[in-house]
Amino acid sequence: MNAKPSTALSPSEMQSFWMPFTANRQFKANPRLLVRAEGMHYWSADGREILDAVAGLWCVNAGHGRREIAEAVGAQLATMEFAPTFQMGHPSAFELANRLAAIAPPGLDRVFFTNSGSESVDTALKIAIAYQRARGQGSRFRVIGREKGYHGVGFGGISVGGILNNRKYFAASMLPGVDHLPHTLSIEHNAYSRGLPAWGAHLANDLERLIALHDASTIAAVIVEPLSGSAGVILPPVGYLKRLREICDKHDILLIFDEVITGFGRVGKPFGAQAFEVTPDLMTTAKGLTNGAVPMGAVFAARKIYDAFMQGPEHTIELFHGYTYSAHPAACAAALATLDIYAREGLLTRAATLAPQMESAVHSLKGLPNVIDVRNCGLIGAVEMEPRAGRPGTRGYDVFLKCFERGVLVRQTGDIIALSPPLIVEPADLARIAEVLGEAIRGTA
Ligand code: PXG
Repeated sequence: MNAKPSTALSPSEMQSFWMPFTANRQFKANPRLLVRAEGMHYWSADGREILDAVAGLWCVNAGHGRREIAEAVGAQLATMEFAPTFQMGHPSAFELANRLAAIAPPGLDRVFFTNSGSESVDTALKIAIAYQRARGQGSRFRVIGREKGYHGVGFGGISVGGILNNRKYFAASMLPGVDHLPHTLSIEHNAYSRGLPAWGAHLANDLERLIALHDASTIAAVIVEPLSGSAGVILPPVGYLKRLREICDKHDILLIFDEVITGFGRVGKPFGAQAFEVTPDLMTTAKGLTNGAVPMGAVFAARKIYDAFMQGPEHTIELFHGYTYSAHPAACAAALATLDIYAREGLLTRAATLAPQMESAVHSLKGLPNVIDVRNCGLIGAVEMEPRAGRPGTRGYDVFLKCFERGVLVRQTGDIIALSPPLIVEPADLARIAEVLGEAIRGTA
């Protein structure tokens, strides 16, 4: 199907939208507008078909244009557009929480709803800190993040996050008492490893060093992405997450997995926790929860955490936290329809089936000019290129642009190209993505 070509926007029509995480002036001088989407594809304003190799922004896991989701949202809006969940409720909020608990790692069966990954992270950090106080360990106020971690853009998230540009402008406004584990990217030891790298489990031992420095009695929680997406696909070395879990257990520290990207099938199981066989105490999600159709996030909590709050007189509010739109009816409808699709089409485990094809597609790019590493796990892939001297990021941007011009949408961070196609992707699409990316890399040499 061809999209109706729509007129391009003029500079004056684009002036008011302050675009997020975008070079606004560069974009507005040469805009890339998407106007329609179906299955594996977007259509651009100039009528071109674009193969989506990033599921929008790592979120459209069931592919685009799913009628069931649109219809469920439309029906919900027509019936009841909003209902409060503060001292009130509506049935689909409870149904969704139960459905999510049923696919969660064992024991993570209490669900708090938010509207984004950033809100999920702030919620999880607040729950972790309040939990320590609720169980009489109020001196545990610190949270430990990790270098190169991305946990959204709230003040909590950037404090535990480890991406320089997201932090440096706000350095004076960070959460107190935060420290960071070292990141696990080592091209020196692990270049071109297929799947999880063998070297680096010992990097988790740094948590013992931080405990020796701060004392466990001051640490509430450790938060990591099981696999970091935003920093350019950084994989957990074999045994690393297990080691983190062991150290947290030994010192009675909560472990939080930020599964905003790894959740909902991206790495071959419903959640990264299951794929990597390590169960955290709290898990943050968003993105794939509604297939990106309606903003929504969810924090999964271990029952012991929820139970620790359920004390005192019954009329007391146990957690002073929540959003007007927590469990918004339209978002619940979208999420329930999305879970139906995931179940019906086996999408939450399809990445495991397609991982070998993904792996060979991305590793076929080894040896191309300037390529210094290729990484993959489930339906995630990344190609890292040598930065141009003195102009980091420009090579990555040029490759991204060339791919887009040739009809494939990839994601660029610095000189890394990340791939995370919808989980409905077919092997032929993966081959096409690798072919176009390869041409773009050669064309940028
Ligand atoms: N945690 C993680 C692990 C994420 O990846 C967030 C929190 C924040 O979610 P919200 O919904 O507040 O954006 C994210 C978001 C990219 C990219 O291409 C990644 C994200 C967002 C936009 C772009 O790397 N991750």
